[in-house]
Parts: sequence; C-alpha cells; structure tokens
Amino acid sequence: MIARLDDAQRAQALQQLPEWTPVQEPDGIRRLFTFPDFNGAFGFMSRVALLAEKADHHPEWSNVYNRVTITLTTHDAGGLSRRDIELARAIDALVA
Ligand code: H2B
Repeated sequence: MIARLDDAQRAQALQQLPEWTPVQEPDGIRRLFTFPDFNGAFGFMSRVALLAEKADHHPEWSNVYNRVTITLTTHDAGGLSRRDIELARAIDALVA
C-alpha cells in the first residue's frame, strides 16, 4: 500500500517542483501547461500518457485547445504520494 506524504515530506518534495501548486480537492498537486497550439498540447499529452502507462500512475487532466491542466493525486493512497512527485518530475523533464 502506497502512503500519503506527511507535511514534512510534502514540503521537501515541493521545493523541487516550483511550478506545481498544492491543491486540496483532491489532495494533490496541479500544474498548467501552455503550448503554441492544439498540436503542441496533444503531443505533450501523448508523451505524458506513455509515462503514465509505464509508471502505472495516471493523471487527472483536462485540455482546452493549447492548454493542459494536470492534477496528480494517488487514488490508492487517498492523496499525495511519492508516485505523484515522481510523475511530476518526469513530466517537468518533458518540457524542460
Ligand atoms: N493512478 C493514480 N493517479 N492513482 C492510483 O492510485 C492509481 C493510478 N492506481 N493508476 C493504479 C493505476 C492501480 O489502480 C493499478 C491497479 O495499479
């Protein structure tokens, strides 16, 4: 069973993820990505989908034209876990 991060673990993890904002509903982290157009956004989503399948950890997300909003939370843990942190770092690396 994967555990939710405690306050100290969250604070430490989020220092490495300055673009991600903590959210309460669901308990997790969120980042907005903007691209020049829909092709850019959807190409990014395709790459994230491959990462998510490989990690067996899946985002909650939405897309409107050139914008993609990703929320990471761990359903099995009922909140933010290290899996979300690992996926956030991998997603950040896609756009770095
Ligand atoms: N994704 C997310 N975000 N949280 C989970 O708890 C989760 C998941 N669990 N992807 C995985 C799949 C689980 O259901 C499978 C059986 O490993």
